[in-house]
Amino acid sequence: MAKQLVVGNWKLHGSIGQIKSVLGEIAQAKLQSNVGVCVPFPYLMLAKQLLHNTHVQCGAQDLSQYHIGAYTGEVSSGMLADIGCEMVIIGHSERRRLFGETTEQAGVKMRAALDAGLFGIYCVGESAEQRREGRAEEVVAAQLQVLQQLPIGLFAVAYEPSWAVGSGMVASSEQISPMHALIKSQLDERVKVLYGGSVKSNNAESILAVQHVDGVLVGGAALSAFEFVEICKAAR
Ligand code: G2H
Repeated sequence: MAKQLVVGNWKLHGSIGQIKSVLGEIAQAKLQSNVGVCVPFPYLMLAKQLLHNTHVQCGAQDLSQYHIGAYTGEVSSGMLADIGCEMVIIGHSERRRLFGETTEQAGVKMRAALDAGLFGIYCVGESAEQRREGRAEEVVAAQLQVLQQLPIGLFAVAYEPSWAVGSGMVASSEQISPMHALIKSQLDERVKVLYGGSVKSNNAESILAVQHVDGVLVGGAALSAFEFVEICKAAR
């Protein structure tokens, strides 16, 4: 099985029909790679059913920092584990930018995820302005602070520069490789570091060949079974 990890992030997309069609096709592909799909909460149990008997894991895109109680609208790590969910994306740039999620909150969510036995995918990345100002490394290093006490091996980090997210602009290997090296040097060499930001079937192979890239987090292209399966096949 490929060591590199490919995770699809469906974001706010999908319907019962679309989930059945895309995940049904992915199930048929009999992928031997290390793969996960993170779908919206209402479709998690359906995704589990469609992907049982495959190596593809199911994940959520967020969870609550609270475990139980009067927190209307929240979904806890325990609930996700209870339905067989295996992984969760935390601290995505869209959650930070559009919903005001802080690094501290993302850190608490990571602890909740790991305590419930979920594999955490913690997103970091700088904005275009922060990169222009030469602050990309400093921003990412600050976002990593909350992971310092967490057990290595139970989570991955996804480097997603926000200017590359959904924009069609992919970071270059000269931008990706040193940032991944910095993340590993700050945490542990064994931490899997994924790249995210406009990964498609036509650029996956070259991104996955970049030094220090342990996988990819895929948004838009994860909505097409053909695209997603091609990306999974590029994993080494
Ligand atoms: C980055 C990525 C998935 P896309 O957000 O997390 O999305 O591949 O559409 O840029």
